[in-house]
Amino acid sequence: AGKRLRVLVDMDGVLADFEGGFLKKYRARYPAEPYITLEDRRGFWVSSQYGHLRSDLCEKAISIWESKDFFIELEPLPGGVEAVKEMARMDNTDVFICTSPIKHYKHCPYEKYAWVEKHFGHDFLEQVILTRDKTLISGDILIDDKPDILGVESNPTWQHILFTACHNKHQSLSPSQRRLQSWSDDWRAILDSKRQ
Ligand code: BVP
Repeated sequence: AGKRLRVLVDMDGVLADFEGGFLKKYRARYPAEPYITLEDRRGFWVSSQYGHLRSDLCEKAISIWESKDFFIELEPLPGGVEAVKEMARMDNTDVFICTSPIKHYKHCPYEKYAWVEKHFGHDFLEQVILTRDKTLISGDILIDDKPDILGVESNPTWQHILFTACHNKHQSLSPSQRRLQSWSDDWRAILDSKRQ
């Protein structure tokens, strides 16, 4: 065993149920409008798929996650909070929650901190990284449901572990990617494979 392992964990779609929370609030606010079931979701961007369904639905979708209390009320995905707490207790392991806030900043950044405090406790706020460019953040692995994580750094230090979500489950992996199917999958083995 040598140096410490640094794990970056995404929030929406990995720890917090963005897709489920979105669909529930979209249907409540726009009961007469068509919607996309989680089974039929394709592509990372909810707004794009709704926009293709009918052009005015793009802005209706956006109105949901720009609303107050959207992010704080997201349910935790099964096993995620427990897994991250366990990682944080492991020897030679540093864990950070690495998440991109939306640019409509009135509620989202505040509620992301509040969500972490609610589910992990106040001290875990030390582990929060808000960035729009995850390629700038150094780490050994990044567990994230977004298939293409791009930014100004063309060679990020982390290996991307694609966390399976409704929108990416049919997608093929790039050669450097691996999948974590859920938090019941063997995340400990993935971490161990990256330890020197
Ligand atoms: O905060 C989430 C919601 C937002 O992008 C952020 C993704 O952050 P990471 O999971 O990569 O950390 N978001 C925005 C749109 C459309 C905007 Br227009 C979307 O369709 N889906 C989505 O997640």
